[in-house]
Amino acid sequence: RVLVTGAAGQIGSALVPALREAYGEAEVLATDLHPPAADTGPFAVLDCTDGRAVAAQVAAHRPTVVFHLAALLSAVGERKPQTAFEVNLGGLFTLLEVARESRFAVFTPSSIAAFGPSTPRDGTPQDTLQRPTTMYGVTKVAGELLCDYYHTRYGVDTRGVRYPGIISDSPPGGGTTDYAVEIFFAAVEEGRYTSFLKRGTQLDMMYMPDAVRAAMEVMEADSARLVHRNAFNVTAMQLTPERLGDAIRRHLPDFELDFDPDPLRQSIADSWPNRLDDSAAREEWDWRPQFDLDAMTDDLLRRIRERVGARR
Ligand code: VAH
Repeated sequence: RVLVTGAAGQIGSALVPALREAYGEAEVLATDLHPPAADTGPFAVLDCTDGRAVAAQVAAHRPTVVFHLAALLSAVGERKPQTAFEVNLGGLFTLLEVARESRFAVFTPSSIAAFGPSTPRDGTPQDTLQRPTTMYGVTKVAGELLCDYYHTRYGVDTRGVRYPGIISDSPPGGGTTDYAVEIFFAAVEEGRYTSFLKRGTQLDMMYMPDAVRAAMEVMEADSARLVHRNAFNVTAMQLTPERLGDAIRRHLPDFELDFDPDPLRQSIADSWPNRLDDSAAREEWDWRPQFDLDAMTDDLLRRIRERVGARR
């Protein structure tokens, strides 16, 4: 039985349907601060910072694994750092305390944001220096350490991956990599996009179906093979805004891209690596991305055109 927090967010919107497909709708309880627009299966309102409420939902649903996605992302977290700390770290601590008693496994996403300007940027190793300069990154590093602690000290089965930017047809949630989602919708709806990150800003990226599969596969992995647990580097491609624009133009030749860098999100992106080394995930649980830039662009434009077309 599965419980998902932050189920209405960018990852949750894709992960919940995939979990229900794999395990059965009744087995997967989606939770978030607010109900979803459409009735899409078992749902409960849940504030992850409320320990009694978390314990009550766990007692009622009796999950064997919790995918803990509730968090404020990097850019919104810099606008509300105290809330980001309370939700990202306080919510995780609250969940781990319930897991210590109820013995469910915990998936928590970390991020390339767990690295900082002093981290080696090209081929960023699985084990390396982590001095992030955002509150989001601080909560991600601390979250990795907290999950390791609850595994070592209490035997909680905690696991996670460090996600790159994730590109999806589900709306993004206030991150620095959101341009890579917005650009596709803008290309279909307006034929042009102004990037808030400057030309040449290279970041690791991944298409949502790969991100969902990474979460499910790391939780299904043979724990005897795991040397690492809570922060596997995973990546699929390295993109710049202009590389994305070129791929879109292979489908929409008139697409126009220009640049108007946002200082906050540009400074955040500049503090992150250029390319992760994900060999540990490949060796310990056979991680392999399936979507490259062209396969993602082809699939995502088709999905968005269907969705936009349906609206017209
Ligand atoms: C963000 N999408 O931009 C998230 C993610 C690596 C980026 O953590 O904050």
